Amino acid sequence: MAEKKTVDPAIIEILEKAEADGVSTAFDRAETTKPCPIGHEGNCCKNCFIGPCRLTGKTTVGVCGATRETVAARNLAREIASGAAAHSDHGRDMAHTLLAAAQGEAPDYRVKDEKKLRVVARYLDVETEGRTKEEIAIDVATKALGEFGRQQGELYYPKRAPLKRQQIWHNLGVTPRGIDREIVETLHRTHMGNDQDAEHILDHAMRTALGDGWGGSMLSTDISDILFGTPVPVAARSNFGILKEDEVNVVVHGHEPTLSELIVVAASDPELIEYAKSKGAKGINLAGICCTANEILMRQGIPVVGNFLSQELAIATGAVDAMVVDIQCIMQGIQAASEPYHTKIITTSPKAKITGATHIEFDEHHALDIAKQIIRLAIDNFPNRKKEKVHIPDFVDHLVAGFSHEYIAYMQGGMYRESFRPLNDAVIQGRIRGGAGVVGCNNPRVTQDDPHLYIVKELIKNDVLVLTTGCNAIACAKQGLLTPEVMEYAGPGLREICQTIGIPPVLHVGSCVDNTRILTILTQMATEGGLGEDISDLPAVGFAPEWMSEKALSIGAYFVASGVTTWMGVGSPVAGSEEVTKIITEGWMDKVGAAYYFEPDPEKAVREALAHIDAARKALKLEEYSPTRYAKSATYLPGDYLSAEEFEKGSYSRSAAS
Ligand code: BF8
Repeated sequence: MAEKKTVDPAIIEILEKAEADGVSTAFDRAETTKPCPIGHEGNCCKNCFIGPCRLTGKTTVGVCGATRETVAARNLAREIASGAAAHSDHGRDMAHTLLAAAQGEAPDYRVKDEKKLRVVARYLDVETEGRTKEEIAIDVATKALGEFGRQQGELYYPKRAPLKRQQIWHNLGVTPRGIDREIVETLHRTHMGNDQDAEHILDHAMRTALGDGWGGSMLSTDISDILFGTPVPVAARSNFGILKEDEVNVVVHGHEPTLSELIVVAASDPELIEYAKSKGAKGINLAGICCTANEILMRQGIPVVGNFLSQELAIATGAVDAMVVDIQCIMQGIQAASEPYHTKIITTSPKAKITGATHIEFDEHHALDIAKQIIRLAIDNFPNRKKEKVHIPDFVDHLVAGFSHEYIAYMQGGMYRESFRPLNDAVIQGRIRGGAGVVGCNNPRVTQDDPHLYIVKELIKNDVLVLTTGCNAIACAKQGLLTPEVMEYAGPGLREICQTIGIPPVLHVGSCVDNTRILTILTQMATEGGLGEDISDLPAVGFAPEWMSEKALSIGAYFVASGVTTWMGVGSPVAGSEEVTKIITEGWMDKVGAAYYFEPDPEKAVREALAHIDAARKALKLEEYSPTRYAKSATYLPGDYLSAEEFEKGSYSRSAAS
């Protein structure tokens, strides 16, 4: 039974324990609580109190006359706006922290990456000549904050996109003006009695999503890099086996790096380590879940326990002394899951409390003190562990993370010749067939990590380089797919390139807000030359195989609006309207050169994506992709990556290759 819920052996093991301990998990609740079939397909309108109107069977319009198209479009637009709001509010907090740090009001933070600060200053038209980094940072933070409430003109960052893309946005009237403004306008337009033309509503949904991708999220990534350092490759470990029986285990979960970066500092404080020893522990062990994990993994190499569906199960090990949460993707179920054990759930954001949890509010002006207070509380809780209830599944995988777009450019040419030329050349020659961003959540409506891993493995087997973020990255980490050594799944051309550069075929580029790094990488490829002039010209695709959150819908929408045809797994939130499905596929293909597909069958999604990549190659007049053209050097053993049947059919032989 548990195998169907997940493919992660650690989760299979701990699910049995959770059940024995009487812990209810999302896996169980997904069995008993089925999705409402009307809302699930986008056919429920509850935008006013005449309803909710359920447009099902013979009911094709609501009491006000709203059609299925209007209702489905409004629902999708609102979901995208909510996702954009979550990402962008996170970005706003980062800007506030940078401002406080630069003004000397947040003494535990500083500008760590001055080079990046100067690059970002250029994007925001901030003068850098002859100025201190603090002076520049004050202006950068102020300009960034201005982008949220901007009332005149358009955002700065869309100007980082290829010129052709900017022109498309301009012609369509979807260049975002202010980040908050587009979100508010979505809520206004979808209020009862406003915008009732599905296509028109969805155009604005694109503009709102672009305000996330080329606004709030991109600012968040940039400012996090300025404050905490631009990631470079770092070796780390993942899965439940990184929890320790004899140490104080603190698990951070959520999204913002501001507190977790200081928890990293506090956890290595010699005084606190001594304090932990005084309570019988051998030390303090810090680990992460979800995107907070990705943030401190990318920059500090802190190990990852698991992705979204691992949160309640981590508690069920009985070994977590404190789970510290901030914002987003935190299930309320963790509080109930903690009850049979001693685990303290600590909420920290002024925006997110959980009934029954301990609230220690984060304030960037006293950040380290608060981080230390939290670690001390976890240490005090260590002696309360119920030893008979502790069981840590012994699964650990190794990984390499930290592939910022800056590092990807650097590794292709070194400090003086940073470039995307080698990557573009590899795509032009057909060594690399194309690129894919594979991102997004877990969703208990599908087997955990199964669609993620299937899609990633199929893509790299077909010589598609994968860029990963969020919970997909953690799924890959738990399967050892983020190591250069694991090439068994990679096709010959991709394998050759990865071995030459010394990188994994799956590059972990960060948390969910860092999907903007993928936009930057695609822009750099489009402008480097030889692969067209725009992101939509590239042989590149997007996937969110197990999406569940509104943030994922916003990411998908800004990928598509940026020219990346994207396949979302699980099911479609607009399945109830053929018209809306057509607008976001064929209609958006005509408008922005990319389609937004919802395809629950991962095999079909991969097939379609490879066909899309090959069609893009053909349109660019590139060599037709052939899996056997390259990698015939002495080290090439085709049997290593062809199935036995394919190998037998092929013209190679091991003896000829050796
Ligand atoms: O922001 S991938 S479940 S953790 S929403 Fe959440 Fe989805 Fe995971 Fe990160 Ni992104």
